[in-house]
Amino acid sequence: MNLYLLGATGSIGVQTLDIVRNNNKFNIVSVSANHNLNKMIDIIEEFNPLFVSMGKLEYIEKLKVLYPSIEFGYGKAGLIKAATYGVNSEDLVVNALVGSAGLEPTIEAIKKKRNIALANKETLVIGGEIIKELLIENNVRLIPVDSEHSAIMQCLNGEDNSTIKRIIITASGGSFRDLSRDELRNVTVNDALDHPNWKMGAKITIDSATMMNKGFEVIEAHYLFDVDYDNIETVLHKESVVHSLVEFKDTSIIAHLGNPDMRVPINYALNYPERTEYKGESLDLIKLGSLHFEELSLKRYPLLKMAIDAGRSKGLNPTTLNAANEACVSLFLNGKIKFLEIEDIVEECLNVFDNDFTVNLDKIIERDLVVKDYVFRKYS
Ligand code: MN3
Repeated sequence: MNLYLLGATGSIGVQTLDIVRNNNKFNIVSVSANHNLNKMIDIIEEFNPLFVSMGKLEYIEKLKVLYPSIEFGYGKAGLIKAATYGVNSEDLVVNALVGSAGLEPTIEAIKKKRNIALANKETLVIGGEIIKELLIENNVRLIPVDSEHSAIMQCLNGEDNSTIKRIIITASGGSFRDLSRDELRNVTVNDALDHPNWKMGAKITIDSATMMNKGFEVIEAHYLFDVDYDNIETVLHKESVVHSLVEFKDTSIIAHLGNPDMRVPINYALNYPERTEYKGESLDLIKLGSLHFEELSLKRYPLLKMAIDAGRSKGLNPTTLNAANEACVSLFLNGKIKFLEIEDIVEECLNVFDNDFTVNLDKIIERDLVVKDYVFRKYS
């Protein structure tokens, strides 16, 4: 199977290549990365892609000299070409990009009738309504790579979606789960990047600490499984062993368990609908002993509430929420704002920028730019 891997040098990209390395049925046709030139050279040497895209022209100018037989692209056009490269449609695009940049390549790949393995949450958060229509129109499958949604999809195997009573998404609580609101005032970037259960990229680790990530996942679940927001719940589960649960109308609950290892959902998405071997460690229930579940407080995590509210209100509110958050996380990582300012600024943007219920791609792109520009100008 041909794979087109967007975001090859990020956390999900690297783990995807790990699955590909141990499975000879996959062939990497195209890859993209933003700026990590050395990692890209390693990927080219090992996987021999036909097309390579980087964030900036200067990077591909260096690569062109080393690899004259490879085709190159850069920026947004390069990303779209990486997603749509070649003629075959019986292929899989793995979208492991971070942020709103992931939306357009997904759209173009769907139009090309390529199935999508989606790790880029923003695609569904800001473009859920557009993507849902396109998937039906082009008869294309979108398989979630996120551990919670992969879990839900597996719980729903062989079930009728209309029998779902509720979906329960678990949350580890992120790096500050044991701190009070007061103690959050002066946390540092390094504290925030130290996630207790998962090793992930910087953006999603911050989003986990603010719980924005869980809000995004509620919106994703709404679009992926066609379940009303009233029937999607979140619960704090510190062990990250139960990856999510589905309750059916007869009150039966099916849960998905496993060690916290992203290569499990990646392996599932790449091989779907087949279940293939993955040589990971088995979950040791005796060693684990017990599992814990607690209420996930919307007061403790206001961004979770803001995200769910934005998802419910639809239109451009999810785009405003996401753009403000992307800009804030970048400012926080660069030491320009404090941790708790993230939620204040996201809330400010949702008040400043009115919702617009007639969504299309152009409006999403424009809103994304305008909101980010507003945040960067005011808080840099
Ligand atoms: Mn997740």
